[in-house]
Amino acid sequence: MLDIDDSPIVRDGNVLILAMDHGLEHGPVDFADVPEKLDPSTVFETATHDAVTCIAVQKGVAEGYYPSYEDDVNLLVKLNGTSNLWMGEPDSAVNCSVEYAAEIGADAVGFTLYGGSNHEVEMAEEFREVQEAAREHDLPVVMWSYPRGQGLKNDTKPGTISYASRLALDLGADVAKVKYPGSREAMAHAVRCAGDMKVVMSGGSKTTDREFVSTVEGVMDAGGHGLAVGRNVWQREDPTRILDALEGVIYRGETTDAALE
Ligand code: FBP
Repeated sequence: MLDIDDSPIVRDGNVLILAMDHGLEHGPVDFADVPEKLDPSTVFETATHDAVTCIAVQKGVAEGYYPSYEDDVNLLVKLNGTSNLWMGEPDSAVNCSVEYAAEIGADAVGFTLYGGSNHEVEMAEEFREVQEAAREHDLPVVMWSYPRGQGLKNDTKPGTISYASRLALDLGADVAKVKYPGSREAMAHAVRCAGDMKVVMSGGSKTTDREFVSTVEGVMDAGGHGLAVGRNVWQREDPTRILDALEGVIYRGETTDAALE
């Protein structure tokens, strides 16, 4: 872990990553209720909001769309990914190198590690290469730290999430993106387990404004450093309203009520 507070993906110590790698990870079904968002430009537009510190996309979307937004948006290139069509033990193909991500303008790189998967060993070895190459290019590394696999599919138990955040620290990530473990206390423990490394919450499926913003308020109260969110922003008709509220909670320490006013 390095101090990344001067990185473009950090604002006042915190991070809001707008994730849009869902076309690969979940498939076009995630855009069914908001078909206009199938056009990646619409989500890049959303990422120009001041609350967003970077957009996280796969290589192909970065190549095609980032050049039009490079003055207004910071770029995180996700280096691995798997489709929902894959039915095997959790794994994620490395589909972009750190060198290529740097060449197309990345300000940071992202990598999914499925701790607990039968493929954990290979994924950790791949992560070593990514982490060391990222240091050469001075790019922060965000780990999507998602323990899952035989025996603990989609597990959000407190002990599993604190293991996820600690594992990211030990392997050399700069930010761990973890699922919400269900309570502020459990989130606070996951944050403590990561030492000085930043821990952010992974968004999840769409909920109401109040439910989502108050969960984020809980993350910030627990010592978390923000959010990596996709559907809870761009599946909304008006992403600006929720981003305004998230800006209040994440960077100004506002309560949910104040932020939603
Ligand atoms: P959401 O906020 O929409 O959950 O996006 C965060 C994210 O990590 C994406 O980067 C990724 O595509 C997706 O969730 C993966 O979700 P899962 O593996 O839990 O299905």
